[in-house]
Amino acid sequence: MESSTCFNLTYALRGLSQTVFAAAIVVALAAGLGISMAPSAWAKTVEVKMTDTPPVFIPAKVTINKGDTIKWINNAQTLHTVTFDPAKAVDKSNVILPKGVAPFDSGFMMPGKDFSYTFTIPGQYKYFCIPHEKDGMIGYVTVK
Ligand SMILES: [Cu+2]
Repeated sequence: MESSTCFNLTYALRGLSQTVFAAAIVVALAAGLGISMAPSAWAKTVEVKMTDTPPVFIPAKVTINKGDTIKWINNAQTLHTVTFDPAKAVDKSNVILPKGVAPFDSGFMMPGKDFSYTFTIPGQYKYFCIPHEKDGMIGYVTVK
Protein backbone atom coordinates (compact mmCIF):
# COMPACT_ATOMS: atom_id res chain seq x y z
CA MET A 1 0.00 0.00 0.00
CA GLU A 2 2.72 2.45 1.03
CA SER A 3 4.71 2.05 -2.12
CA SER A 4 1.55 2.50 -4.16
CA THR A 5 0.78 5.83 -2.42
CA CYS A 6 4.33 6.92 -2.97
CA PHE A 7 4.09 6.02 -6.65
CA ASN A 8 0.82 7.94 -7.01
CA LEU A 9 2.35 11.03 -5.40
CA THR A 10 5.38 10.88 -7.69
CA TYR A 11 3.13 10.45 -10.68
CA ALA A 12 0.96 13.38 -9.62
CA LEU A 13 4.01 15.61 -9.12
CA ARG A 14 5.40 14.62 -12.50
CA GLY A 15 2.05 15.48 -14.09
CA LEU A 16 2.03 18.86 -12.33
CA SER A 17 5.56 19.76 -13.40
CA GLN A 18 4.71 18.82 -16.99
CA THR A 19 1.71 21.13 -16.88
CA VAL A 20 3.82 24.00 -15.53
CA PHE A 21 6.50 23.28 -18.13
CA ALA A 22 3.92 23.27 -20.94
CA ALA A 23 2.45 26.56 -19.69
CA ALA A 24 5.94 28.09 -19.59
CA ILE A 25 6.53 27.05 -23.20
CA VAL A 26 3.24 28.61 -24.31
CA VAL A 27 4.10 31.90 -22.57
CA ALA A 28 7.65 31.86 -23.98
CA LEU A 29 6.38 31.19 -27.51
CA ALA A 30 3.79 33.94 -27.25
CA ALA A 31 6.41 36.39 -25.98
CA GLY A 32 8.78 35.39 -28.77
CA LEU A 33 6.11 35.94 -31.39
CA GLY A 34 5.13 39.25 -29.88
CA ILE A 35 1.65 38.01 -29.15
CA SER A 36 -0.11 39.84 -26.39
CA MET A 37 -1.86 37.07 -24.48
CA ALA A 38 -3.79 39.21 -22.03
CA PRO A 39 -3.21 42.93 -22.55
CA SER A 40 -5.20 43.84 -19.47
CA ALA A 41 -2.88 41.75 -17.33
CA TRP A 42 0.12 43.87 -18.38
CA ALA A 43 -1.62 47.24 -18.70
CA LYS A 44 -0.63 49.89 -16.23
CA THR A 45 -2.25 53.03 -14.85
CA VAL A 46 -0.24 56.26 -14.81
CA GLU A 47 -1.27 59.13 -12.56
CA VAL A 48 -1.25 62.75 -13.69
CA LYS A 49 -1.86 65.41 -11.06
CA MET A 50 -3.54 68.77 -11.62
CA THR A 51 -2.35 71.77 -9.63
CA ASP A 52 -3.25 75.46 -9.21
CA THR A 53 0.00 77.36 -8.69
CA PRO A 54 0.75 77.34 -11.51
CA PRO A 55 -2.17 75.57 -13.22
CA VAL A 56 -0.44 72.60 -14.86
CA PHE A 57 -0.64 68.87 -15.45
CA ILE A 58 2.16 66.98 -13.68
CA PRO A 59 3.76 65.37 -15.54
CA ALA A 60 2.75 67.36 -18.63
CA LYS A 61 4.16 64.71 -20.97
CA VAL A 62 3.37 61.03 -20.55
CA THR A 63 4.40 58.10 -22.73
CA ILE A 64 2.40 54.90 -22.33
CA ASN A 65 1.63 51.70 -24.20
CA LYS A 66 -1.59 50.87 -25.98
CA GLY A 67 -4.08 49.60 -23.40
CA ASP A 68 -2.67 51.66 -20.54
CA THR A 69 -4.81 54.03 -18.52
CA ILE A 70 -4.15 57.55 -17.34
CA LYS A 71 -5.79 58.62 -14.11
CA TRP A 72 -5.94 62.39 -13.68
CA ILE A 73 -6.28 63.58 -10.10
CA ASN A 74 -7.38 67.09 -9.19
CA ASN A 75 -5.06 67.80 -6.25
CA ALA A 76 -5.91 71.49 -6.39
CA GLN A 77 -8.38 73.88 -4.78
CA THR A 78 -10.13 74.89 -8.00
CA LEU A 79 -11.95 73.25 -10.92
CA HIS A 80 -9.97 71.67 -13.73
CA THR A 81 -10.84 69.61 -16.79
CA VAL A 82 -9.16 66.98 -18.94
CA THR A 83 -10.32 67.96 -22.42
CA PHE A 84 -9.44 66.07 -25.59
CA ASP A 85 -12.06 67.93 -27.64
CA PRO A 86 -11.04 70.62 -30.14
CA ALA A 87 -14.63 71.93 -30.24
CA LYS A 88 -14.18 73.13 -26.64
CA ALA A 89 -10.86 74.88 -27.25
CA VAL A 90 -10.42 78.59 -28.00
CA ASP A 91 -7.28 77.58 -29.91
CA LYS A 92 -8.06 74.33 -31.81
CA SER A 93 -4.35 73.55 -32.01
CA ASN A 94 -4.43 72.78 -28.28
CA VAL A 95 -6.03 69.43 -29.08
CA ILE A 96 -4.49 66.69 -31.18
CA LEU A 97 -6.14 63.29 -31.57
CA PRO A 98 -4.96 60.36 -33.71
CA LYS A 99 -7.31 59.28 -36.50
CA GLY A 100 -10.20 57.20 -35.16
CA VAL A 101 -10.22 58.65 -31.65
CA ALA A 102 -13.50 60.27 -30.65
CA PRO A 103 -13.17 63.52 -28.68
CA PHE A 104 -13.65 63.16 -24.93
CA ASP A 105 -13.77 65.40 -21.89
CA SER A 106 -13.82 64.83 -18.13
CA GLY A 107 -16.19 67.71 -17.51
CA PHE A 108 -15.45 70.02 -14.57
CA MET A 109 -13.60 68.15 -11.85
CA MET A 110 -14.07 69.25 -8.25
CA PRO A 111 -11.01 69.25 -5.98
CA GLY A 112 -10.25 65.67 -4.97
CA LYS A 113 -11.99 64.14 -7.98
CA ASP A 114 -10.29 61.93 -10.55
CA PHE A 115 -10.92 60.92 -14.15
CA SER A 116 -9.55 57.90 -15.98
CA TYR A 117 -9.26 57.07 -19.67
CA THR A 118 -7.82 53.95 -21.28
CA PHE A 119 -5.89 54.63 -24.51
CA THR A 120 -6.47 51.95 -27.14
CA ILE A 121 -5.27 53.80 -30.25
CA PRO A 122 -1.55 54.59 -30.67
CA GLY A 123 -0.38 58.05 -31.61
CA GLN A 124 0.26 61.56 -30.38
CA TYR A 125 -2.35 63.29 -28.22
CA LYS A 126 -2.53 66.86 -26.98
CA TYR A 127 -5.13 68.12 -24.51
CA PHE A 128 -5.91 71.05 -22.25
CA CYS A 129 -7.88 72.27 -19.25
CA ILE A 130 -10.88 74.46 -20.15
CA PRO A 131 -10.56 77.06 -17.33
CA HIS A 132 -6.79 77.32 -17.80
CA GLU A 133 -6.31 77.06 -21.55
CA LYS A 134 -5.18 80.71 -21.59
CA ASP A 135 -2.68 79.91 -18.80
CA GLY A 136 -1.12 77.18 -20.91
CA MET A 137 -2.46 74.20 -18.95
CA ILE A 138 -1.68 71.77 -21.74
CA GLY A 139 -0.76 68.09 -21.65
CA TYR A 140 0.71 65.58 -24.07
CA VAL A 141 0.27 61.82 -24.30
CA THR A 142 2.21 59.50 -26.56
CA VAL A 143 0.68 56.05 -26.97
CA LYS A 144 3.03 53.40 -28.40
CU1 LIG B 1 -7.00 73.68 -14.96
